[in-house]
This record gives sequence, structure tokens and C-alpha cells, in this order.
Amino acid sequence: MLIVHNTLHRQHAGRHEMFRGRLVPCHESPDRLDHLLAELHKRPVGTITEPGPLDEALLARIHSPRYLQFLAGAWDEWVALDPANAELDALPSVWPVRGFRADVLPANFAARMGLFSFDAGTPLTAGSWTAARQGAACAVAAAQAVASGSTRSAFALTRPPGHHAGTDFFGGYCFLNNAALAAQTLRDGGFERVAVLDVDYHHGNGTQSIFYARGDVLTVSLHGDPSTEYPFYLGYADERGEGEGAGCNLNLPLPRGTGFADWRAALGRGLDEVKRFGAQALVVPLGVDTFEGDPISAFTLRSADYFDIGRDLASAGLPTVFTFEGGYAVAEVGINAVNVLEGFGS
Ligand code: SP5
Ligand code: ZN
Repeated sequence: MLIVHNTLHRQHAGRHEMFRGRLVPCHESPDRLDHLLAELHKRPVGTITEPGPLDEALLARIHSPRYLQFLAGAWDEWVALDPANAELDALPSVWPVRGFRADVLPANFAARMGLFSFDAGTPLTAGSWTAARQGAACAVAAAQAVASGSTRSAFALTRPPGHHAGTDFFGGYCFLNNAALAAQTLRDGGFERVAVLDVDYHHGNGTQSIFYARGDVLTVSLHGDPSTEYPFYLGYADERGEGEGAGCNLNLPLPRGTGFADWRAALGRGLDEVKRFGAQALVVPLGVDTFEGDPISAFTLRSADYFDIGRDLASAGLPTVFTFEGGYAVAEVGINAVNVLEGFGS
């Protein structure tokens, strides 16, 4: 397995996220990836490398030009409002809901923060753009290596995560959709039909929305039932795709408290769908926030279960790109993620 490491990830280090009327310390912290890297040094399941420069044209096929332009300049705009802002995270606090104008680009910075986001849990910091771009480069490089045939599987070892980010919005700790970039890279690399099988605790709303009307990329997500779990407003079983993408989206919501036996049965359904679709390559947004000890999630998977997840995913027999997504029980993140990779094999 090829492991493509984002060595610039620490440049994204949010201080606070909004929770129940308070700013609380960010769950999505740099030490998550440090633990994962340390575990990979203990159990070398692959070769660690760094990506080349990011393909800007590819980035612009997944994300809108005005969103990318906003992200590129957002930190400087934030500090220009007040030099003291350099010591604070930028968080949105106002959003255009139904009936508001989303087509007009406001001049006001706070208004654009809200236009391009969906929660107040995703701080934008001085190095967020640098870290997210390098993460995107990791996902693309991982997919290019798989598409070229130089490796059968690859892991984008990166943060911030990506699966909640849409064409033109950030949220859920995500800015650029690494899994979508990997899927598009696999398509461009010659795989006619690509499947995304998202195993993070949270619904992959960004990835689903990016590919919802496309028939060449299947999106499947196993996640906490959105009626009680973040991101709440998408991820129901009746969302099956539209237009050419009709039938090319499958959501498998599961109730809080779901244990490994039921979770694994849902994974089996997801894998059946990947097979039925005739996927030639697979992208797995890999979150380990399904772990029993995760502080913000409510499934009860144990560390040993992650080996079986890896084995089940390998049974699809497809060239596979993993992107690293959630998982907030920091001390166990590395063990659980590397268990998946070890179970998967090479
Ligand atoms: C990539 C990913 O896993 N994103 C998840 C984003 C979840 N954001 C909402 C978190 C709600 C925090 N709840 C805090 C519970 C504290 N005990
Ligand atoms: Zn998650």
C-alpha cells in the first residue's frame, strides 16, 4: 500500500468549535494524525511518500471557482477586518437559508463565510488553506498511483478531513473533498465506473451532493441516522440520486448504539451495491469515529473489529484509495485506522 502523507497538516489547527452556546476545544486536532503516523511507524503496512504539486484544474472540477477563490483569500480578509483577528479563528455566524439569495456574492466577509459553509464547527485558521490544499494533493496523488497501476491500494494520510465539503461549501471540519477528488482522478485515469463507500460515523453529505446527478460514480454511505446525528439534513435512505445519477446513491443510516454485527451487515449491503454497480475502482472515506470510545459519536465498534472491516473491504477485489476522515478518540485513532489497513492487506 502506498501512503501519501500531508506533512503540512499541522498548519490547520483550529482552537474552538461552537457547541451548545459555547466555544469548546476542537475535536479535529493535529495530534490525531500524529498518532496515526506513529502507529504506521510501529506497524509499517505500506510505503510513506509525499505528493507532488496539486493539479489546479482537477480541483476546479470538484469545487466551484468562487468557493476556491474565497478560501484562498479568506484568512487575509479576516485579518484585514482587524489585526487582532490574527489570534482568533474565523467562524461563520449567519447563513442564507431557503428563500435567501445564494447567487449574489456579498462584499461583506461574514456574509461570504456563511454563504460558503453550513456549520459553526469548522474554524478557518491561518494555515487552513495550505493544509487543505496539500491534503487534496495527497488524495489526488494516491488515486493517480492506483490509476497508473503502480500500486493496488493507497491511503491519503491527511487532515483536515474532506467528506462533508461540497462543491461550494465547508463544514464538518472539512474544506476540500479529498474522496471526491480521488474518485474524479480514478475516473480520469481510465476507470469508467468508480464507487465511493463511506464508513465514517457521519453521512458523507459533501460527496453525495457532488456526485448526486452523475451515473459514473456510485456513492454509498453507512452512518448514524441523520434524524438524530450530524449532519442532520442529508443522509436518509430515500436519497437515491437524480437524473443520470438515479439509483447511484445509497444511504444506510443506522441508529445510535449500533454494534459491530449490525454495522458489518450494513457494510455487506454496501459492498453488494458496489458489485451490482460494476465498480472498477473504490474510494473509501475512512473515519474511525464508529469506535465505542469516540467522544462525539454513538456506535460501539471495538478496536479488533477494524481488522474485519479491512478484510471485508478487500473482498471487493478492487483497486482502492482510502482517505482519512473522522475519529476523535485521539489515543485510539492510529490503532483503529491501521487495523483497517492491516486487515485490508496490500
Ligand atoms: C469528518 C467528521 O467526522 N466530521 C464530524 C463533524 C461533527 N461536528 C459536530 C460535532 C458535534 C459535537 N458534539 C460534541 C459532543 C461533546 N460531548
Ligand atoms: Zn465523522
